[in-house]
Amino acid sequence: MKFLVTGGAGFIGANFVNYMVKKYPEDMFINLDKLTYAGNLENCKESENEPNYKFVKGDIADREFIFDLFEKERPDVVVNFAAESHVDRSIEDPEIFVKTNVLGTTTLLDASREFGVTRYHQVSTDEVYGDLPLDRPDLFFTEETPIHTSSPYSSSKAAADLFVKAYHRTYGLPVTISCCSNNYGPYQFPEKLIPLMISRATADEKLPVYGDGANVRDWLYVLDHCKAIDLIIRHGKVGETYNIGGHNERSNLQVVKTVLNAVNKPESLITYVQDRKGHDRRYAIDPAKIENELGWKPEENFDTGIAKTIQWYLDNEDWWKNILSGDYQNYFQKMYVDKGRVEE
Ligand code: NAD
Ligand code: TDX
Repeated sequence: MKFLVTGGAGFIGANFVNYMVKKYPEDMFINLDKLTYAGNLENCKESENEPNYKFVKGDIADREFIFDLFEKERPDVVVNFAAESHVDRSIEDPEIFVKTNVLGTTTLLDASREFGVTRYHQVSTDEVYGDLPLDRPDLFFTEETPIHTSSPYSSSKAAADLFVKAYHRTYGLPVTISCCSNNYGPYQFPEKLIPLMISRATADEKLPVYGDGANVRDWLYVLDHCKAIDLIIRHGKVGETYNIGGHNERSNLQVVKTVLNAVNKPESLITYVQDRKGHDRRYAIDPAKIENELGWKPEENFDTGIAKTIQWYLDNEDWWKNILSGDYQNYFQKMYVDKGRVEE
């Protein structure tokens, strides 16, 4: 089988590519990524020289490019991770979120329809369900929860999901969708809560907590997400959405204190800053469907996953220091263009 994985130089996409390339040596994996600020080819270094892996630089919203690529490569399976993914950036500048997340998705759907695929999988998020109140711990997001978005980011992801469903119903495209809770783990860009706090705490910098820090997120170790997607692609029912989460709810303040404790830094580094506009209060996934239908279970809980993750960031300081200094953006030029391995 030939897989087209989009956004494979980003956090979750890279973890997925590295996992799949190793696990399925008989399958071919094409990693298509625009290499925006969030894309970093160092994330896929371990797959770089594998015979069943290939990188292509390009934009999922570039119709001509995407159709040419499908004509040339004829992928069997498309897994769409490519997106603008940061809520705060979407509040500053929504337009690129519409372009990549909505138009990029419909472009991939059109190409999948035109050339035929056995599966189109859309990587979506629990943020499409809006938020839950803090005082109702009995409530969870199920696949039946109505779409109710808060930010330009979540609205763009929800819009994309609606198109994916429409292409199934209208054209019979064999699609699946997964809505996962907050991920953490190796290679997460240090603008997101956990890597931001680890990098700043180790440098004795102030840790900016939005609002009162009581907002709750449901944290899942990234490899558990990747394994769930692998299962859905192979065994999930066409046309269905699967929620992914491991019942690991923590308030932001709990997360930040866990990080401080692990790196031996004082809680006095915490600084409360102005709240995010429209800040969702609580996310919590009910994973019963994927557990019962596909037998998925997370292998990490928050305590084991966060310990691994913090250790990874401590062991890989060069990786995030390169990002913070902007050096990583030269990597593609140096490793690919200058060596004549790909054309710009
Ligand atoms: P990320 O920002 O780390 O990576 C996104 C990748 O997509 C980058 O490599 C970037 O270069 C690439 N990209 C962006 N625009 C592109 C375009 N127009 N064409 C081709 N490539 C493009 O994001 P992430 O955290 O790895 O998230 C991956 C996917 O998972 C997203 O669709 C996101 O909505 C979803 N998701 C993320 C989380 C989370 O906690 N991070 C949770 C649930 C779902
Ligand atoms: O500096 C910060 N201070 C802070 O208090 C940052 C960056 C975040 N926060 C809070 C906001 C959220 O309540 O921490 C929580 C987590 O924030 P993010 O890491 O920005 O994640 P979130 O907004 O929850 O969205 C993430 O999970 C769902 C991903 O970025 C999305 O791509 C995914 O769909």
